[in-house]
Amino acid sequence: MKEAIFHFPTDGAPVSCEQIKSGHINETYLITTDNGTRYILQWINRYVFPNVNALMNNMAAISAYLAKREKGKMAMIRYIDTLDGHSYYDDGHGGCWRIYRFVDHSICVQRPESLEDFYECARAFGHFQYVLNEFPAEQLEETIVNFHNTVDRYRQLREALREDSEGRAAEVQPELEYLFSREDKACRLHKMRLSGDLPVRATHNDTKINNVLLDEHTRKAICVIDLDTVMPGLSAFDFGDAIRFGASTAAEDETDLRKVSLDLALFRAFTRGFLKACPSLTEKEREVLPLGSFTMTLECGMRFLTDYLKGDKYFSIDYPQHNLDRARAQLKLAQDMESKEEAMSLIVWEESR
Ligand code: GN1
Ligand code: MG
Repeated sequence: MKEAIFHFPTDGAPVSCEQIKSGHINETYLITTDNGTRYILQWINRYVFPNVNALMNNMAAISAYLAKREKGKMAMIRYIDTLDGHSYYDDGHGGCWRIYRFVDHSICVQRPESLEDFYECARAFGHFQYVLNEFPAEQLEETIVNFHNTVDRYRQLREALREDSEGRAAEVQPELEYLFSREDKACRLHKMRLSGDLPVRATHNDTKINNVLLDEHTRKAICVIDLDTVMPGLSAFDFGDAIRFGASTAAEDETDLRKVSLDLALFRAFTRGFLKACPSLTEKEREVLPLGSFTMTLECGMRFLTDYLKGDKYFSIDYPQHNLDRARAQLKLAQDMESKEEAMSLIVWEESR
C-alpha cells in the first residue's frame, strides 16, 4: 500500500493497491477499500511538472467553468482534497500525490478495438474543445512551457545533439536527416499560431485514446482524463495527437517498421466524431487537421529521440533502446502520413459537409 493514500479521506479503509501501467510520465495506482470503493491514486512526476500548484489550479479553473455552463454539459473527474484541505499531498521527499474516485463501469483502452471506439474518443475530445470554446485560454498557466512549440523542439534537439552526453548521436543519423529535412513543414503550424491565422484555444494537448474513459457496456465515451497539459494551444494539436496514437496500424513502440502506417478508416472515424462534436472550428482550422496529424507525429518522434540522446530522463522506458524504438516508429508514421496527405484532406473535406 502506498502510504500517501492515508492522507486522503476514503470511504472505507484501503486494503489493496495495484499499479496501472498506462502513460510514460506519472505513476497511477488503483486503490480498493474494505467496502469495495475504488480510487485512482496518482504520483506526479516533478521532473516533468515542477509546478504542481499550476497544474491543480488549471484543473480547478476548468472544473469551475464547466460546472457553470448550461449548454453541452460534460462529465469530469474530481480530485479529492487531502484530510488537511490541500488539492494534493506532498510527501516531503519530492513526491506529490492526488486521488479521485474511480468511475464505475469505465474502461480505458490502449488501442481502439473498433471504428466506433475511435469515433467515441473523437467525440470526447471534440466536445472538450467545443465546451472550452469561450474559455479564456490565457488564464491557464503553462504547466510545460513550449509544450507543442515545434520550433523550440528543434532547438532542444540541436542542444541535445551538441552535448551528445551519452554518445548516441552517431547511431541516429538517418532519423536526424529526416527530421531536419522536414523542419519548415513541421514548424508551419507554430508560425500560423504566431501570425494569428489560427486561433489559440484551451486545448488538452495529450489526446491519446487512453485518456478517454469509455463505458464498459455501451462503449460510449464518459469523459476525458489526464488534464495536466491543458494549456493554450491549437485545435490541430488535439486532433493530431489523437490520430498519431490511435490511427496508427501499430503500437507507438513497434520495432517492425513495415507494420507502422496510418489507417485511413480510423482517420475518417475520428474526423467524423471530432467535427461533429466541435462545430466551432474555423475553416482554416479544419484545413490544417492533416498537417496537425503529421506535425504531432513528427514532433513526438523528435521528443523521443531527444530524450534518447539525453539519456532517457523524461519518458519512462522499459529497456535501454525504448525511446529510440518509439522515435523510429513515430518518424515512420509521419512519413506514411506524408504519402497520404491528399487522402486525409479529402476525408476532412467530405466529413465537413
Ligand atoms: C506522454 O504520460 P502520457 O503517456 O499520458 C507525454 C505526451 C506524449 C506521450 C507519448 C506530459 O503522455 O506528450 O505524447 O507520452 N506527456 C507529457 O505517448 O509529456
Ligand atoms: Mg496520459
